Amino acid sequence: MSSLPITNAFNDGYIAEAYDAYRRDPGSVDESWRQFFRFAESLTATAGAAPAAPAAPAAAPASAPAAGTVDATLLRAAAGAAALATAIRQYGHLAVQLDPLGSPPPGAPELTPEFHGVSDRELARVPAQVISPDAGADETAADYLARLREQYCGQLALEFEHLQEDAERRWFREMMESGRATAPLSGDEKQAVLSRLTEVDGLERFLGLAFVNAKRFSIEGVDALVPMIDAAIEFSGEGGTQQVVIGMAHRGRLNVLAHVLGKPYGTIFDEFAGKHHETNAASETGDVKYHLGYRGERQLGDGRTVTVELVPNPSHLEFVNPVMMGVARAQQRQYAAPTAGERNEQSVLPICVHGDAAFPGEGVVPETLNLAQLRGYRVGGTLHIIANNQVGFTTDPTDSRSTYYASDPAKGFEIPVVHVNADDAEACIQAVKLAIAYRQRFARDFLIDLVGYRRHGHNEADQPSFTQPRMYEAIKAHPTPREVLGARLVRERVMAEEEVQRLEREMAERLRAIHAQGQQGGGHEEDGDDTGLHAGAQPPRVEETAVRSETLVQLNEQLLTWPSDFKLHPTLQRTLPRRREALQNGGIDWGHAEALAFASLLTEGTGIRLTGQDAERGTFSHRQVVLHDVATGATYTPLAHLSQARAPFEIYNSPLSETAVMAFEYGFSLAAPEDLVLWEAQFGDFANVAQPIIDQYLVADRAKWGQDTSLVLLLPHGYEGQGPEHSSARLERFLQLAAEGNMVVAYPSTPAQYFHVLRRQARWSAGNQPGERRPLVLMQPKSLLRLPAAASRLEELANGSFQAVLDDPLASTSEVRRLVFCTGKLYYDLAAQERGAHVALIRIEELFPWPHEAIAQIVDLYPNVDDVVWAQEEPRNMGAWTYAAPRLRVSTGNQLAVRYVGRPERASPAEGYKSTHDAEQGRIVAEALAPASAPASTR
Ligand SMILES: Cc1ncc(C[n+]2csc(CCOP(=O)(O)OP(=O)(O)O)c2C)c(N)n1
Repeated sequence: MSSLPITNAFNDGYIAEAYDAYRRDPGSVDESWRQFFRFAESLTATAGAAPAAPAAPAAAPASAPAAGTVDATLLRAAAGAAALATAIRQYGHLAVQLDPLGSPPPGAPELTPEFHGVSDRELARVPAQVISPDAGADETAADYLARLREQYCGQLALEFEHLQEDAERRWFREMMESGRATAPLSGDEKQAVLSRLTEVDGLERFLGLAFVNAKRFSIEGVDALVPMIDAAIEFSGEGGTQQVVIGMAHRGRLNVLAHVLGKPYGTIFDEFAGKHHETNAASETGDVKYHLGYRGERQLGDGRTVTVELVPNPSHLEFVNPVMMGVARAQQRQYAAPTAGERNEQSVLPICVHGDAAFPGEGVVPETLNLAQLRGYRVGGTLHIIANNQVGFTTDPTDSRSTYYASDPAKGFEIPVVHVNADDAEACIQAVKLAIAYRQRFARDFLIDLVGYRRHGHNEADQPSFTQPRMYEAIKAHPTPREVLGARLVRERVMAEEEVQRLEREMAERLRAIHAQGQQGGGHEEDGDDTGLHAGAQPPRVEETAVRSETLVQLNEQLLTWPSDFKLHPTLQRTLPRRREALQNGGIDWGHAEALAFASLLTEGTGIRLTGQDAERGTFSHRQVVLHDVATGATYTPLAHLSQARAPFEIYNSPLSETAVMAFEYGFSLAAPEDLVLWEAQFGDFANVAQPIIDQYLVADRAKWGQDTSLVLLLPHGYEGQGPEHSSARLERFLQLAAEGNMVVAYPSTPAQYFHVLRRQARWSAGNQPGERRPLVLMQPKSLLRLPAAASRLEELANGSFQAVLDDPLASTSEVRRLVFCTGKLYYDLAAQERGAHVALIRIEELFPWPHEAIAQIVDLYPNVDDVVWAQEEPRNMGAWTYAAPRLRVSTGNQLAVRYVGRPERASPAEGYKSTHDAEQGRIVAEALAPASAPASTR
């Protein structure tokens, strides 16, 4: 037996490295290493070879060497044991049998003693207390490691060592190593899961027989998803959750609708038979059955009820995730003080079900995961479940992702992950218990990777053996999850074989009876809520948006008040107080009008939430809603401190994302119908990046699902020579998508118009019934933000309302021969030039709904018109031209052709060179204002 000082014992690199780390920060190494080093140092301390060593482990191991020497062999074996314990915690998940179809887990060399330079025999000689303070006095490291292996390589394949927070890692270790995470289910719990799996399986098989080849995106193979969501609702409900919001795609959705939300089987059968419930009265469009939303009530074991909502979902995979989060965030306010804008995160549990191909594939997933810890977006943790059937349509994982697990992107966001075998129903429920306990403790996201298979093709009409022949051979021979659990419960003597069979028979009979009743023409009772809303095509008008001038002056004063010791930036110190004079001298600019609109709405009880990239200051420095103390960095938001505010004001700089954040605000607005919710694009065309949210949700939600929101999009737009991507908010796209009164598209050209349109939107939201709200898409200015010619007077805010069309304030009606219709910023370019008496400039401020009446009334004022021009700065194939031209012709009396003045058709929206821009802009202005030619009849 050799003896040597402790530092020499650590000569081999790995241990030395761990020891170094331990000495710098004991918290940075695994508990087993800590314990080992404590032990090793205590030996050396006893030997007198090192100064002030830490305390010895609780009980000195039986074979501790004599004072003055260190048994190097034992130390090395103990170090190996510590390393192996660490490896099991870190890599144990790689040894769990996850695939129900039997492909073996990869394992990891680190999980063997040899990797760490020890043998089983040596481990049997090391007292377990050397690597764990909790180990039994008689336990050897070999016993202890066998126990760890059971815990980490048994049912739950847990990944948690990537978490930054030591407290979280410790919590997981404690949950796993105390056995709490893997506590067996009671007999009753097991029977309940079997009943549920029988219903899940029964419904799918019945649908398969009754509606052969109809698409249903069967859950079969990941059936456990349903009892898992059941369990999440139950456990979370026990902890005080009152609402659950679920977002999911097609896979298993019908089953979740039926069993988690209580959508009646009869209604589902009706839908398969081609009948559809009136999801909305506004449109004939509707949607396929596996996209529909639903709301139901669930009774908990203790008698309380939890509301469960599945948000409608378009085909676009994963895009529902941020929508669902926004809904959850808004709902969390219902359970806290409303005026303070507080939330109760435990009151609402968000659950997100993903596909294994879509999760790593779709960029909206990481965008959404990134929201989880941001103060403007957090929801106290989302429970993510990947319904992992090991294939995406026909694509194998090897072609689908660069990571080992489908869930790996989540690790970058410090989300703990547990993988479970979908055939191991007990493990599936244990995983949910762990997830909910973690959320309750740390209020953070958790991911369960439910590894199963897909019994049929991508849909039921699809032949999977074309592409996955071997997998489907294995699936054909594989028992269903219900059969697997049934056999296990019989084996464990929890249930008798006959009972298991009886459950199955009863389910089949139940479904047959309900189906037969529908076929006899009885129809089925709809007793849930399909979250459908009913609406006419046009929003009713509420026009009173003016605010008394005394009120505005008084609010203005409060907006210019901050704590006396608050040190404002010198520029703001100089410019903000000018807003006092602006009320007197007609200099109200864009940001100012917005602040006054917000302030007045807050005092009237409308809550406001505004987000966007750098929205607090405003990209163009025009907003300055959140002030920063230059000395301390502290912030102060006058809008959040109004003395008469009756609703909360929230503003947040968003992360650098468009899709997820626009979707989040859309969802928030859905669930906060009374509030004014605004999303601002940094430059208008960045909204392109969120196009699926616009196409699939914002404009089509009423037609598909009878769902509506009043989200406002603020999209900076205008040709100022800033190049192709900073000029156009792609107005043409919104106008192409406008139909059935699905939104309002407006381009206000003055601060007063902006003030009134915001207030009108808030009034509509607050005053209207569900189904009558509309999104508002606003082209927003850049160069007009402070343009003196665009400024508004206090009277314009204190009187009047939003005008869909603005007549020329200067024109002499009888002399005018040419009506030049334009929008927004171009008006000021035109108005800045000398114009002949033959021209009137008319601004269309609201493009959709098209203000036919208002235009016709103005046209009637000009009796001698023989030339109608649509002038725009956008290229001919963009902007409002193709939308406006036929409408304008009708609105101007159908007598004159509408002439186009603007940029020619272009592939790119704007010039990249300032000089070319200037030339084009000059040409457009000159053409629009050109001297009158001979009357049209002689041309
Ligand atoms: C954005 C988007 N791209 C493509 C599709 C077409 N598509 C629908 S399901 C699917 C495969 C999904 O695989 P996975 O995520 O594993 O879910 P599974 O259907 O296997 O449950 C594809 C490619 C889609 N619906 N949405």
